[in-house]
Amino acid sequence: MRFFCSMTPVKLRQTTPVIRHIAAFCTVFCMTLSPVLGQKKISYSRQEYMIAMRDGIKLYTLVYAPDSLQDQFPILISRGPYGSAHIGKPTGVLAEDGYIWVYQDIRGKHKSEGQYVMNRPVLDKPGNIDESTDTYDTIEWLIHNIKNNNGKAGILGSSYYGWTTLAGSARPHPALKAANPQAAMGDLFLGDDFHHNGAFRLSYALDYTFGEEGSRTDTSFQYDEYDVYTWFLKLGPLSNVNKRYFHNRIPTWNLFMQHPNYDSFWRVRSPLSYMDYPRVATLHTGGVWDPEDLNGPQLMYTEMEKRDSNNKNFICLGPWIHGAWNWDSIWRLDRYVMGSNTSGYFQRNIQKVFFDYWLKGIGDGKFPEATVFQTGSNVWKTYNTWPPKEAVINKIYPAAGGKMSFEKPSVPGKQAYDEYVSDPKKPVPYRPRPIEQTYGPGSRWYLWMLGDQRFVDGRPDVVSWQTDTLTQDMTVTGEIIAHVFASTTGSDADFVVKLIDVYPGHVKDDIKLGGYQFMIASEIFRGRFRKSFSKPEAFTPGKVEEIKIGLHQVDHVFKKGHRIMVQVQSSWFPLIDMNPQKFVPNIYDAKASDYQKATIRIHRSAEFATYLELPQVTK
Ligand code: PG9
Repeated sequence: MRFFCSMTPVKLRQTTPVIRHIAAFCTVFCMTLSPVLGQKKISYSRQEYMIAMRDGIKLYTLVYAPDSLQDQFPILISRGPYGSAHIGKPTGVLAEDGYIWVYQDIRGKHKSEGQYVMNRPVLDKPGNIDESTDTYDTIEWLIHNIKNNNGKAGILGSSYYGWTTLAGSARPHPALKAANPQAAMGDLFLGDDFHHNGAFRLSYALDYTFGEEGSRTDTSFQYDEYDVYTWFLKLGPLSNVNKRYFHNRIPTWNLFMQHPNYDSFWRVRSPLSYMDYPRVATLHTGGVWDPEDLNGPQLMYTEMEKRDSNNKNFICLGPWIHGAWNWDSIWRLDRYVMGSNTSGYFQRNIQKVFFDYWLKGIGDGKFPEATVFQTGSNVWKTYNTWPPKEAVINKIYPAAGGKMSFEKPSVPGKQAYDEYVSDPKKPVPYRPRPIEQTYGPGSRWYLWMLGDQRFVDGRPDVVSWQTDTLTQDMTVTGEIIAHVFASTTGSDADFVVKLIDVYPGHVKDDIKLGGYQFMIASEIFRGRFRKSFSKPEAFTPGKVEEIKIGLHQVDHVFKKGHRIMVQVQSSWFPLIDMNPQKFVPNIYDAKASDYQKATIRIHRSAEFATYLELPQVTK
């Protein structure tokens, strides 16, 4: 276990899907840190149980309980689909202090009975079973059957395990006191794994749904191209996935194809529908470069905070990719050097303090509302509100000649714009090719959000603007929002906006950072949903419309000597399926002939001034 827990992304990317899941799974459980001097050593014994749920289905449950019979310990539970039986003895800061560790396979996965339903809706209905009732029933059994428990339970986990953590605390058992959802997906149509603002995450959705539903355990889709960019381009319309490969055997893929708009299918699955307020103390944790679930922690913290009258809702955001807060230690990612062990800081100073208070009564219970690692300056910051209420909004505008300016443009009418031709036959890759299968051998999936954006420099279908060299540091703290004023010759379009920190041409400490285009924030918006996610609407060719795109929350210092850049493009392939650019009722039924070139204009006149909101805390 330790081996996997301390895996770097480099090691991860050389793994098979099965090992990938083990690795992801381990990031859920193994909060491994170097042993802390002076801490008592706890020895654990392993037991396996089949725990009956209220409908008689039995779930495989692995328990590591401290051998000491003198003390009482709280229970910490993690539940998910990637298989528990192989989990080794707990290690790390929390384990060294003594907890009863419980790992459970959810319904229909690995050693558990029942039927697997991906992101099974949590329905507050009598007679219903879901992840919330299964968590309840498990806790009820544990507190009555596991010796030496202190009657208190916590729940935690990353990604799918983060989501089961959220769901498990929706209608909690009275013994459940604290939850640490990490990279918990928020809403699967608006953000996270399968869609962002209605744009379908094609390559990820194909790999993940096949991986989870192609067999009971783990499996991997067999591409006949190493560069999946080429494979997806050859695929043509999305209906070919079922016609040629899936043959309607992958239930979740079929459901995606049947629900192209934000309808009740999506609403009922969204934690937004069942996580009204934190019923137990909740510490949301997320990474700002997480390519899978960046949005969930931010969205769920923000929504639950609106109704947090008991002050039980907290957030920690760090400089991490998916699950990296659980690594043994992390000092750098790709070219980004953090200056300290940020996962160690999280585990010791935030997570342990949180669980110790709610489950053991240690400490004063005074937690900062938000603990955020500020990139650029490499310092941990705490905030009383998140995003900070006191932030003032600076606006930054594209201008003529590829310049970015803090002055609103004064050019009248529609005549100031930059334009590009977006061609479905030559979509812009989301990362440098070859693009390996998401979890395939050598995949650079985990790190792509930190990648140098120069690889699209000079493409005729990407527009970019940048400021002059900054003469002083500029800090951006909070939610970045882009207001894109655009027109197209087509009747549908996607818009990708990236906020980039451009490094000086020469960087003394790392020569490879010279001129680096470091993506601080980014997002896509499927234009047909600009007015409503439920009722898509065509564009009128040539008519300028505003598309508002949230680029998520950041805390970043653009250093003196750097420049601020913004890029806009209309494809991000094959992460996102290509928009046909001709409006059709259901993109997933589009025919090859519906995919058409379009000329897209990004306007920068006084009337139609595209801009980004950059919040700044001045006090
Ligand atoms: N990102 C994965 C996932 C989470 C929730 C729903 C579907 C997929 C995961 O790594 O578990």
